[in-house]
Amino acid sequence: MIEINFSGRPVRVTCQRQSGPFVAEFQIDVAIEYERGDMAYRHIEVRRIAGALGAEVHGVDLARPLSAEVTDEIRRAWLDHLVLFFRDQPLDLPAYMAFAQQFGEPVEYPFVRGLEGYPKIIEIKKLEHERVNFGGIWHADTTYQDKPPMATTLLAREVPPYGGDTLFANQYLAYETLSPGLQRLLDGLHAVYSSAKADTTKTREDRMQDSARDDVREEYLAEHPAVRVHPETGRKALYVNVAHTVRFRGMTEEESRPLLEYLYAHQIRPELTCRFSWRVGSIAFWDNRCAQHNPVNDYHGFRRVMHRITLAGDRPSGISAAAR
Ligand SMILES: O=C(O)CCC(=O)C(=O)O
Ligand SMILES: [Fe+2]
Repeated sequence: MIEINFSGRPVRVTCQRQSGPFVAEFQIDVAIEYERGDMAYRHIEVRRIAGALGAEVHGVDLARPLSAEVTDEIRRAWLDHLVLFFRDQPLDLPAYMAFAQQFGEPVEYPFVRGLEGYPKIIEIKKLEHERVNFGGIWHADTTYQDKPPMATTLLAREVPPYGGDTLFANQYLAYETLSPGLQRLLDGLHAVYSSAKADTTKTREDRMQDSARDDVREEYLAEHPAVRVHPETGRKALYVNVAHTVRFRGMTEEESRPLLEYLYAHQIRPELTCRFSWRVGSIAFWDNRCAQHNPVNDYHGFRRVMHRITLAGDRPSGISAAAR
């Protein structure tokens, strides 16, 4: 008996001795599925930071144009891990735009003006004297639009000496950890999303003072499936969020509230999340179709400045009636 240990998995090969000199010829075919696999990448190194989602990507210089192979690997890692983090990438604005354009089409943010000469890059900042942080509530970005952005990327320019981390939560897992009965119920529901929920509008108030666009609307409203089928992975993700969802379609706010509140608490349970600590030059790149985020507001008295680009998305599709 020969025992071979392959990547920690034992493979047993038994040879029967007949007569004469021992000659054994054998072939071992081992198919290994790398589970969200670090070794499955040839050009980048992918290190998970938590069980639910999130991975740091190393071995790549984002200041230069990426080859098609590297872009493909980053996209695969992104679809696997929902949010990717890059360290030490202090890109100037043209390089940051070029990085983002390799993954999608940058779009403007509906409320805040972009930077001079770069309308599709906005500054996310909290100043020393401010108390409220931009987007400081669990959400996926601007789901009140008919075609909410596929992705968002942030590049850290100034970070506080402590705090100011961003939390992320996996909405595939949020859906998958519901009971089959509730999953079936949600599969058939649509939700209504508004840009005007009070807890959310206050998180953009400071920026509306100094950087509001001239064409801001009072309210954006959209309807989307409560469970969205991811257009690239085909997986189902819970799509309601506390920042923008107001009710289920065909129901009042009062009727919707108990179930929505259950889902808001469920979808951000600690084991569904990861937490990223920023350094100057860190980049996060997340998938709004299957992940939510929430920046932690725990650094009063210090500045935090990020540059943000969002990438265009499609109209969310749900589970077809036939598939339910
Ligand atoms: O500041 C952050 O970490 C995230 C802010 C936010 O919600 C966003 O940029 O979409
Ligand atoms: Fe956001």
